Amino acid sequence: MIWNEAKECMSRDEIESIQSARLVKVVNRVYHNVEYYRKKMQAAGLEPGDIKGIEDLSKLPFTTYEDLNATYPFGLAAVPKSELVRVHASSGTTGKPKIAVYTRRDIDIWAECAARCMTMAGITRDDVIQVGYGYGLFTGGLGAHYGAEYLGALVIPMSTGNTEKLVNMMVDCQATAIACTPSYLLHVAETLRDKKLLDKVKLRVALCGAEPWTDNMRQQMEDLLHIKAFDIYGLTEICGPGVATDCECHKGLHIWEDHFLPEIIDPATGEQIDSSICGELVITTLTKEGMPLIRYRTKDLTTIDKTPCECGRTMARIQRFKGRSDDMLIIRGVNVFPSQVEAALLTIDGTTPHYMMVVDRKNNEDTLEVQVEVEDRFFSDDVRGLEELSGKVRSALKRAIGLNAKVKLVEPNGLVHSDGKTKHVTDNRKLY
Ligand code: DLL
Repeated sequence: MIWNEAKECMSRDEIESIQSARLVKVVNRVYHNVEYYRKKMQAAGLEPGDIKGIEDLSKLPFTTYEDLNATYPFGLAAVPKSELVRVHASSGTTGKPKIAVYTRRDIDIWAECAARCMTMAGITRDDVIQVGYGYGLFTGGLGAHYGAEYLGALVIPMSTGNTEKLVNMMVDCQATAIACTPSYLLHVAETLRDKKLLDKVKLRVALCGAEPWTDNMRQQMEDLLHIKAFDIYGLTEICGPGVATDCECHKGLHIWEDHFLPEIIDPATGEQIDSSICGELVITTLTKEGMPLIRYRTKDLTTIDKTPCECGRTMARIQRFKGRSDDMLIIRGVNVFPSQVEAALLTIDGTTPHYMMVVDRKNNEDTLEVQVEVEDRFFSDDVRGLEELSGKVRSALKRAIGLNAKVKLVEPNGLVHSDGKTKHVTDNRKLY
């Protein structure tokens, strides 16, 4: 056995005693090794000795995206650069990307956590797993890849972007498992159906995450592919896929509490609240060396259930997310902030700050249409001017958010203007 599975069934006292010891260590480490944290703690009147265990957690200041932005790229690293072996990143608002750096041991622990998730989904070393998350700065591809290798499964590193090749390899190599976003898996399922390949595949399990999805979608993919589908959670800043996953009971995602200390706060006041009440998930990394994060505000809204699960595991369960406390959207697995769209539009002469992002899901693929009001002069007889502008907007959006969006240019006052907080997003997908 590569890790002690009994750990997943420790008593709450045992879990909390490990968490307390690790919290004390990590607080000492960041205080002594990261000037930014030291200053933050000093500003809060705190010394490392004030944190004696998890009961003192709420004394510590939060870490937010703004802190990451202020210290970009390596200001929160707690070890010399020579000990770092990997960088991952995902988009921030209009500021710098959210970046995370890892030591070799961090990568090993992440791989172990991802492997635990896979084991929970019933994947073993006898499986052939296709990784259909993007490889690169995004954590999905490499995170799932290292987890599967740690487990000893046979990995096919497909990445994204070539569904035809993926389905052919799935048939040829007799893949039994797949890790990819849920919307992509539905697209893959439909491709298999259209190509009449459904009865040629041996798939039995899928590990889907990186974006919100519903039980309805689970049912759809299970029915179409005759598989079991599991939900996996993670975020670049903490570590990618491998923070939490659901077991066969599907009553919440078990979070690996020996590495990640979760709490729920009221996003408006920052007060720690009863974790059975919906609030913002805050995570403290307990074992990370490269870039430990103290009380990191994930912006993901959920509750936590610490009662033992019917599966026998005692690690707390995060319930499916109810939304986010910021305005981040996840479109085709890509994190997008309206502020990025706004900033891109403002670089183009002739556009105005009045825009609307319409997100939809058609044939299980997310679509984005950006409607933007442009100056009156473009609505003369010169159709070419309008087409040119449309092309410019499309290119600027692609550069800013990495997605192809449909662009609709609208006459002045063509969109609804509000006296209060302007609404810039219409999300018709109903994922929460
Ligand atoms: O999405 C890491 C990941 C890759 C997770 C592959 C699972 C599988 P980011 O790009 O930094 O990292 O986006 C993190 O995505 O804060 C959530 O809002 C959302 N998210 C991730 N997993 C889930 C999930 C990766 N299972 C942000 N359900 C997070 C709902 C999810 N939302």
